[in-house]
Amino acid sequence: MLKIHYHPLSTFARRVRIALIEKGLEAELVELDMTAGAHKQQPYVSLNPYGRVPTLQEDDGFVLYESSAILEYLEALHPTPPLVPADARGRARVAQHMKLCDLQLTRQTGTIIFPKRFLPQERWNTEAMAGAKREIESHLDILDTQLHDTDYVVGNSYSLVEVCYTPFVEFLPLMEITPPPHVAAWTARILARPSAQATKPAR
Ligand SMILES: N[C@@H](CCC(=O)N[C@@H](CS)C(=O)NCC(=O)O)C(=O)O
Repeated sequence: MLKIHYHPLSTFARRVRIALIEKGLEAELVELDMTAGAHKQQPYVSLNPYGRVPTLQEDDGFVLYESSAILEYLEALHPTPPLVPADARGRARVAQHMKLCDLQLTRQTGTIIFPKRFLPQERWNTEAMAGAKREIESHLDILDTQLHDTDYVVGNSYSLVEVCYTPFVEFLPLMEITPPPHVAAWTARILARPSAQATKPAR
């Protein structure tokens, strides 16, 4: 059976767990003891030399890391129900927005939520956190204009774009970011899905 090495508090691993639920796929979820540093040690680093989660592993030895690559692989193997449009332009648009999610939101979110979730306040880099917050707010303003007449970012259908965003928009309240109105409605819509509810982190 397909294995996914993950941690229940991992945003990037949550993307893969959401896609599995959306597609009705079964996988063995293998939890790594990240607190004990298992992700930076053997045998895990033989699978993923970057020591990050998620990593996909198949019985025949095929291994894949990077959450967006894993999502695209699952889509290619199991195209139904589709999480990308059928046409070339729609697919390219999904790729564009998945990339922008990583470039404009995930790194900046990590700068704020990693300390807030896992570090005592005296270790927070408040200047870096404030800069990250400004970058996220600018990005959400752009996204807001794109969501003004549609429920979902591409083709008015839930897609891999929303799968990528869901774990990160979960933390807008913790980041003390009030999203603009269309982004707020979209965030509520995607966080209400059963796949998001079933994978919601405990903190
Ligand atoms: N670009 C990677 C990022 C994965 C990532 O950074 N995962 C975090 C957990 S949410 C992690 O493993 N962090 C441990 C580390 O970087 O040492 C992906 O999309 O899979």
